[in-house]
Amino acid sequence: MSGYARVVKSLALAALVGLPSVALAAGPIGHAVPGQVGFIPGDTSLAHDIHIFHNDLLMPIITTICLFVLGLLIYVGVRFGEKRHPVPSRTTHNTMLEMAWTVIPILILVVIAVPSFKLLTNQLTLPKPDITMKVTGHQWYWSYNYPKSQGGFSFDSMLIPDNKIDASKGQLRLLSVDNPAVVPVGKTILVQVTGADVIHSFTVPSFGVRIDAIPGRLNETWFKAEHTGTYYGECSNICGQNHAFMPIEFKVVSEADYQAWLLTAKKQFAMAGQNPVQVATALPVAAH
Ligand SMILES: [Cu+2]
Repeated sequence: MSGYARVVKSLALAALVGLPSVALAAGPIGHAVPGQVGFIPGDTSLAHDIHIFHNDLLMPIITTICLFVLGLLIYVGVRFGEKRHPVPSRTTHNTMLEMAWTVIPILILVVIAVPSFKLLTNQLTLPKPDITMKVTGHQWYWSYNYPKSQGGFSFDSMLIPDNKIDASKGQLRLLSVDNPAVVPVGKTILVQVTGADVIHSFTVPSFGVRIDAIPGRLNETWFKAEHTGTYYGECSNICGQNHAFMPIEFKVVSEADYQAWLLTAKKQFAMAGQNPVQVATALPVAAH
């Protein structure tokens, strides 16, 4: 796609490329920061492709179109205003012009559609996974199931309320959870996503992942994180009162750290029982 994007970019005024991403000295940061312009930096091939598609293809095209239309409006206003052009033209048809304004937008849409479909295909073509996990959206928290090959346990992941946030541990308001999901770096993780009550949406921008969590249906997506770190996401489908308070937190760790976590997680969540029922009463309620 990059070659394809480059051609379009040069055609479409590369100098007008949209907004630069936030410059980051060290590794990608897994959440938005105040004053940020552009996307949360990506840490998977899917996320990188989405950013290239947006920054190098869509932004030049839309910027060119906006400037072109703005130029036309100014030209028409100045050249054909009532003062300068008191007697309006009675022209109603111009075959060449009508052909052009039909065909050119079609061509632009085709130029956009080809890499767009390629990207969608990459997102939904599941590679052979190293680990398969199941994620279930609830009102209003997520639960994670690790398969038998990883120890076979499951746990709920709830928002840490504002008054319990510990900034010294790097916890972030409205993003950190009590039990983050942990995955090893550089491994292909297949995520099966479903909903327990209403439709939620499992979204982790750094992974380029967003898929609906629908009751009675098992959707699948995948990611392969390139670096260790903590990556956050949120439910992206308005699912009720506490929709804004069911964040997703993934800790991407080394294989050794992952194995160590598995040992403790197996014990911890076995003791907690399978899927203990938790009621989200402690969560903050959105102000009206
Ligand atoms: Cu939700």
